[in-house]
Amino acid sequence: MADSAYQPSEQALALDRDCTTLSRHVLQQLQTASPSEAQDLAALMGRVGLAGKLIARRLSRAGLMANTLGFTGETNVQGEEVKKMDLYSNEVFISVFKQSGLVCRLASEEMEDLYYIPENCPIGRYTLLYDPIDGSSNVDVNLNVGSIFAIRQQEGNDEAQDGVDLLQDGSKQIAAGYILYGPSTVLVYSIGKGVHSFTLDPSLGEFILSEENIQIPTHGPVYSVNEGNFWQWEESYRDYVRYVHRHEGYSGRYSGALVGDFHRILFQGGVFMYPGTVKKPEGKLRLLYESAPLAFLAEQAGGAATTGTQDIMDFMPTELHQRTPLIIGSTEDVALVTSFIEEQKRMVEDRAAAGVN
Ligand code: AHM
Ligand code: MG
Repeated sequence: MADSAYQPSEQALALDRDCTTLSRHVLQQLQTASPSEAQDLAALMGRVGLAGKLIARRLSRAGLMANTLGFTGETNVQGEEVKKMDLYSNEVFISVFKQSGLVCRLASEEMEDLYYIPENCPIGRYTLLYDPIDGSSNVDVNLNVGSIFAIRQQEGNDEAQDGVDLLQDGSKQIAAGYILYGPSTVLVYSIGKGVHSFTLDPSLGEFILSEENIQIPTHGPVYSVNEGNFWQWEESYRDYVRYVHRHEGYSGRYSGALVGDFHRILFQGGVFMYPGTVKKPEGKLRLLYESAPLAFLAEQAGGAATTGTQDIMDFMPTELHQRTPLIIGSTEDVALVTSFIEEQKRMVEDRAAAGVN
């Protein structure tokens, strides 16, 4: 008897893929979790996606709209001038998560203190940490920018409203990722079950799965660092850069937006560094909503992330806007950078032991 079972055509398989939206993917990943946890995470990721769509829509017409490009005239908690897109994007996340019912607190690069959503707090046990526009110096010249996010679960009641329970290591993140606003808008996320990327299909208005279980190559020929700071770094970083200058095959790539540089490395390998400088030994990048979410992704994708002396995922912050140096990417390339740091440390210790300055 002929097999009459329906065999899906290639077209049907392609359609299945087209139907893998972000929230469906989260639910698929959490099939064995409790239904409420799965529903919460699917809803939270759906909301992150909505924020990404709103920001992408505004960026795509930025040159045509009033009050979109340029500075607001304000300075943020970081002492950096605020751009109109920073402000808009910060408010997008607030509006979107106000309506989630799930998020009680938001912590952002653009806000000195935690933002509470009292109506959500009785049951909303999640905190969203985010950098609304990463690489904002790129906004006015139509180059790539991103949004970075992490979700943590609230511990205790936080009656003092000081958020001290957030001052914990990267393993407390239950989800993390970023949205890259490039030629297409791409959302990359992990809930601790691999790293997956979605591309916004503007005709559908949906993020559709584009790559599952991404693995960072163990080595890549790209180093990504602002060499304008060369003489402000410790000698070990200069030694590493001299090494790659002398060895054939390395390319320098630095876009001014961490999200864009990390995205290249996630797919093609290499290393991104933002070291401390003489004036700012802790560097520029903030742990809780820049370095730790990307370290979570790097770890999930088989890569590495360190301050140079400690794994980023193990770093315990002492304040909300804590900065740390960051070296992130392929395991072999991160190890090469840290080998120069360790060598430098040994030399300093040997000199001290010999009584030489
Ligand atoms: P931002 O979030 O205020 O834009 O700052 C973070 C950005 C990173 O995206 C990027 O890697 C770095 O700052 C660029 O800084 P610099 O101009 O010092 O190289
Ligand atoms: Mg940033």
